[in-house]
Amino acid sequence: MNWEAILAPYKQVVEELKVKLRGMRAQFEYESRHSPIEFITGRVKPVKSILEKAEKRHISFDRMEEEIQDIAGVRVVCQFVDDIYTVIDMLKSRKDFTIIEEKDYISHKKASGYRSYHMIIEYPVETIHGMKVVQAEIQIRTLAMNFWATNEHSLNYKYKGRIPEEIKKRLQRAAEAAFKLDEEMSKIKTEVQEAQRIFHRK
Ligand code: 0O2
Repeated sequence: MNWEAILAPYKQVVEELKVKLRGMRAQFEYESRHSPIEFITGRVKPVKSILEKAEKRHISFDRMEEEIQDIAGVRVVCQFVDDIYTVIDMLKSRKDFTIIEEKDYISHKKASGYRSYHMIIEYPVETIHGMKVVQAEIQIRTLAMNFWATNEHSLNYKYKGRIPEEIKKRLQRAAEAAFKLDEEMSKIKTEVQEAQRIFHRK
């Protein structure tokens, strides 16, 4: 199987989305406005993870590209919860891709404690064989949500998806603490932004 060739359009999409979203961030900076985007990351799902997901969900090879929606994944990390909604609105007004699904794990957190806003998009990408519409997942979350998710992801990897109950409980408590931190920071958002503007001017 020539996975490099199969994944090439996905790699292209991740790179294009990263450039475009980083462009949005830069425009806020040029206009000396608070950027709702702190940083962007992106990745193409490793072949091993694609195959594991396909096996777990009984997805045949010819259905993989249709059914696995996060082969191309981009993550937008924001300072404040409000910023997430600003980013969502900006993404909704774009004309270069179509949003086909939204998953609000902020209002409806997962049992693990996971919070994040997911958008599944259809992105038209030019390939050497013509235009191909590729699905991609955009995850939008705060720095605190990202901190939690990164740690939980590592533990999931370590315990192969079977995190001991005691640690699971701690993680759920940590998720609540992270959310509390987001709420508290939101309350002093204007103060923080003012301080950051002064700092930038120096
Ligand atoms: P990766 O690339 O290692 O992050 P499912 O994954 O089956 O629950 P589905 O339908 O694939 O659900 O999509 P969903 O729920 O939107 O989740 C896809 C991605 O969201 C995951 O990708 C994670 O990146 C993130 N995610 C979802 N739930 C959790 C969670 O409880 N903890 C953490 N840390 N991340 C989560 P993958 O497939 O795990 O791969």
